[in-house]
Amino acid sequence: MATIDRVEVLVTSPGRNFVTLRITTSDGVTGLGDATLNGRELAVASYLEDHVAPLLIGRDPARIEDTWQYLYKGAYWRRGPVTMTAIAAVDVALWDIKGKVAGLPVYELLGGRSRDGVLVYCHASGEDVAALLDDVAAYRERGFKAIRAQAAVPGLSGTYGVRKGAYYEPAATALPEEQQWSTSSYLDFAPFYLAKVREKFGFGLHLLHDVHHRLTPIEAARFGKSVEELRLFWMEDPTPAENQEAFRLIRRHTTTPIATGEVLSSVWDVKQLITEQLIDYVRTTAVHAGGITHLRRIFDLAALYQIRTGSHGASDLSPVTVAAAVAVDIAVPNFGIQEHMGHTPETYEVFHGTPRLENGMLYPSDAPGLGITYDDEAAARFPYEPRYLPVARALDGSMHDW
Ligand code: GCO
Ligand code: MG
Repeated sequence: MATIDRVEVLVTSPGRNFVTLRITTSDGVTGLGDATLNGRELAVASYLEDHVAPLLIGRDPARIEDTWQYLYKGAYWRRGPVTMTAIAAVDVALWDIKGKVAGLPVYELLGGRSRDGVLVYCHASGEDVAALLDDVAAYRERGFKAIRAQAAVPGLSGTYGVRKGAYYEPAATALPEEQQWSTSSYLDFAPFYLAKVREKFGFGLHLLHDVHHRLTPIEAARFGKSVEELRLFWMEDPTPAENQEAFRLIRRHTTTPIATGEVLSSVWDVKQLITEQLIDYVRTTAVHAGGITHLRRIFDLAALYQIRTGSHGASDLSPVTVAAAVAVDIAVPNFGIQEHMGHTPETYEVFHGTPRLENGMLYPSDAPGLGITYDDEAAARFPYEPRYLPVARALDGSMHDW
């Protein structure tokens, strides 16, 4: 029996921070897992290095489920983003190893392809409506069939989700930038610019929008109702999801489809949302929700309730997570859509072999495992630097929900 011989926690910052776990077996097979928790990266690095790595040495790398249960049940304190991201990194690395040992891509181990490719949505944004429309046009020309649209709310200092340069990196400053927020300005403006997108491009395009948890349930209900005729693919994170039953109120008022879950890390965090059919798309990911093993469990529960997948895929999820996401997306029966932001050229210097993007679809690599390799030399050129997401303050200076 091969055993786990070496466990390394790799931290690099090629344009943004990434924490990667690399597991090596006594047979010399390596597996990669993403462990990046944006803005709190080193907490997961320490959790892995100090508390998990010593438990893995000598274990059988083939026992993925048992290792998952060992780390989840054995910690005593369960769930939470730090724990679930750490478990995810181990889990994904072990799936990568299993695929390499079997000589098969990971999606074959999950039951094989249910579809040829994975529909993705990209991010269009603009400092004003005209810039947003130009950006949507540019993405359409590149072949994207689904586009998320966000524009800067007039009069506010900075709107989250609006790209400044060629690449959009939400965690861009050494300390959190303070951005202003006004719910009334947003509620007046967002339906207006989404209508402009429909007016210009018609309905032959999937149109998405991210509310970033900013609204109360009744405000979200009003927003959903006000954009019903625009037939959004979804409105994302209309209200913070800690309070799962809050979505009942939104549901009572609008048929605009709802997506949530990018900050949620276990099946328990989405259980009520799924079993009461309060959402249409679940956005949990392999990296923050316990790896491929646990994500598959969440997606299977969702399938029972006709809820589809729509995994988070922002730039803070490394190419290892993109490969894991596409492996799951291509296999599950209830796939909906996959977020795709892509990464900077620096990031691709470190991570080689990312899934192929063609005509608005992602295609997995046919290499055994996840098909991603980590370039240590390139990684060493990009040392860790603290980077934070912005925070939002209402106009009276009080902290606002994300
Ligand atoms: C999205 C997001 C991201 C997140 C970011 C946090 O892509 O839908 O909301 O921009 O805020 O990934 O780290
Ligand atoms: Mg989001």
